[in-house]
Amino acid sequence: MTVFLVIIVLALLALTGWQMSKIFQLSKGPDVESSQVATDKDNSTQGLNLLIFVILFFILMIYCFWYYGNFYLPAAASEHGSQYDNLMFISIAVIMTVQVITQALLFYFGYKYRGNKTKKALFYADNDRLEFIWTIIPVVVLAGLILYGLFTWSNIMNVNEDDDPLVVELYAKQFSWTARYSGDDNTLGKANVRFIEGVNQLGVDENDSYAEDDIVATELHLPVGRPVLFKLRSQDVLHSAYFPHFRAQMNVVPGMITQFGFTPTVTSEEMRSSEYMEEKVRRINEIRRENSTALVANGESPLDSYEFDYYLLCNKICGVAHYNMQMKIVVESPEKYEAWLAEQQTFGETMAAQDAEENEAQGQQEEPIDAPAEVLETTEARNQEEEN
Ligand SMILES: [Cu+2]
Repeated sequence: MTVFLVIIVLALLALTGWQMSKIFQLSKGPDVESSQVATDKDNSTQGLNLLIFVILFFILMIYCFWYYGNFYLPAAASEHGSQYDNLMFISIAVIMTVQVITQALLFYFGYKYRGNKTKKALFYADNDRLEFIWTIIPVVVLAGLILYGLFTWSNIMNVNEDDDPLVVELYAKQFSWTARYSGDDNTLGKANVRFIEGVNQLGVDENDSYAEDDIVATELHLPVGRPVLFKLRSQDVLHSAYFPHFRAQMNVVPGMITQFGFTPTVTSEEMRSSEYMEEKVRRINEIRRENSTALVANGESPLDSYEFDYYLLCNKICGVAHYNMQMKIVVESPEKYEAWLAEQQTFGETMAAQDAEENEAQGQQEEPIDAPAEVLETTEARNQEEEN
């Protein structure tokens, strides 16, 4: 870092010196030979440079589309996902079209109308009609995009309570996610960080009757085709619940509950067997195999082969282990989901188990406890010393 700063300082000093020498030269008065006025030859070179630049720029752009095209997400795995993707696609298409036309014209005109001693610039003050056209077109296009975006937004964000969405809490803390299902009553029990104690790591209110059947889980299982309403809570700092495959993201803010709802439409199994995912997994495993041979050669264990799973990620840089803040999501048939849910312990059961354990521990404490041998020995030794 210091070396880098020293280099910058030296470069700036050199620049200052060069600029000062230029000022001295200029202050000497006009010198025909070292004229600062561009010649026709200079203008031709610069014009050509503009043309070459824009051509290289477009080549680079096309190359990036081709090369990074592989890294696009697969088709959305949620009901609203296609609306979101359409909005994104239309916005990019509009921006790309305007970008290509304006950049091409800008650099081409720079070349075409390059300076020439024989040409004289046309004095052209203004043109109302032209100004009207280049104002009204962006206004109409932007208003259209914004209106379309607003409708899409309200479509996605307004969760219809009549659909009976499954209510799930996502609890964020540095650096993990925990899910809390609302149980048979589909209502989450109240919670507050002040109640965090022992196994009650989410601070669920034990006295709230709605909390009894809540289910706390470290893996997010979702039934395919059923709307889910996520209630998001954070224990410490800002996090962001990011479900890229479901085209969903919502900030998780300490001190308040935010929400986002979506309907998963593609099970984990279906996504795994899709053409896109099979190809992607094959590519990843190819890279892992190559890396494994190097690892094995160094006497280390090889990498596991990769299998696709949906993940909930954190998309706010929330601390040192932010990159690893994730929770596996399993989208499955309603039957499988119900079976999984039935295996889980309810909050009431977890608390009862903890209380039973505590009572047992207390019961044991009431029995007389023999002092450990070590303590006895030291006491004996001290007694002897005192006697002597
Ligand atoms: Cu985070």
